[in-house]
Amino acid sequence: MGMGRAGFGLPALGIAVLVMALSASGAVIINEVAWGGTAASANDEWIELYNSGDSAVDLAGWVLVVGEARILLGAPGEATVEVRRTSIAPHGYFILERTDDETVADMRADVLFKGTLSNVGADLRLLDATGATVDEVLCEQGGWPAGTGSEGTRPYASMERVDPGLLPAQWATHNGRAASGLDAKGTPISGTPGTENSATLDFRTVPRVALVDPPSGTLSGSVVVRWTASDPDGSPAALQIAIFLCDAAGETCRAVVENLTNQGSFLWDVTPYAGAGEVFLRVVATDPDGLTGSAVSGPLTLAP
Ligand SMILES: [Ca+2]
Ligand SMILES: [Ca+2]
Ligand SMILES: [Ca+2]
Repeated sequence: MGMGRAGFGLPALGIAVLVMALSASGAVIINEVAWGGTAASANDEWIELYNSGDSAVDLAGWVLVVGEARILLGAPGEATVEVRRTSIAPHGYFILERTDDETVADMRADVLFKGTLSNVGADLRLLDATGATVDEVLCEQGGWPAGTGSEGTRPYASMERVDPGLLPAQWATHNGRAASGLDAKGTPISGTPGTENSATLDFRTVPRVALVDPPSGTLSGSVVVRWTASDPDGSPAALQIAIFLCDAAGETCRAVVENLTNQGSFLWDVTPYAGAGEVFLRVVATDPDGLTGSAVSGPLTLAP
């Protein structure tokens, strides 16, 4: 049904945009965590920091705490094997590779560390030179919210921060739309070490849709479907809307209407669709680049 390459992975974005806020200036954050390692080795874990501010930040004296381990960012010692660089440029990235520089084989690590990122989850805390916590990712209790190990359709995918400006932080599994880096066996990494997160690229470019009516319930006769749709890098008027009726699994969908302008509402005669059991409405917005976003209703029953 033409859901497009970006219609997955970020179900919370429609809500997330409402809580978007600007982060503090000069903010260095934990931006990507490859807790599952790479296809070459599950031990080849790596972590990316990102400076979302407009000024360079000196990481001398800073510490990345991973569980009980302390990775010093300014000098060797404790869990730090080697430090190649202590400054992170404005809007720049900083890569920590486990054990040796072959973890991300085609990139020069900024810090080499020893220790383990448990696949079950861990607490990460980034401390500045005064010991103050500047960012934290607390996953020891609840497990990682994104990323994969050896399982699934996209194994060894990193956990990517959706956008530095989103508070509280949102995480998504690397989606493959953008990728960088080669693992120790020369295989492309399912992640974006040293480059913009694929989840962030989606956040900047993929249309967002919210379904206003109907949220759920029993419908009959003529029903007004209402939505809001926007494009973070384009005009809402340029979006094309399609409305689908889908089964509970979302696997079988048929078009109710396609090629609508983004007018925010559509008068739908339910009668021809009545009696199909529990169904869901999906409103899909497509931007001029072919990227799609969608929203799905709650369960609907269509009465004659
Ligand atoms: Ca490397
Ligand atoms: Ca990245
Ligand atoms: Ca767009």
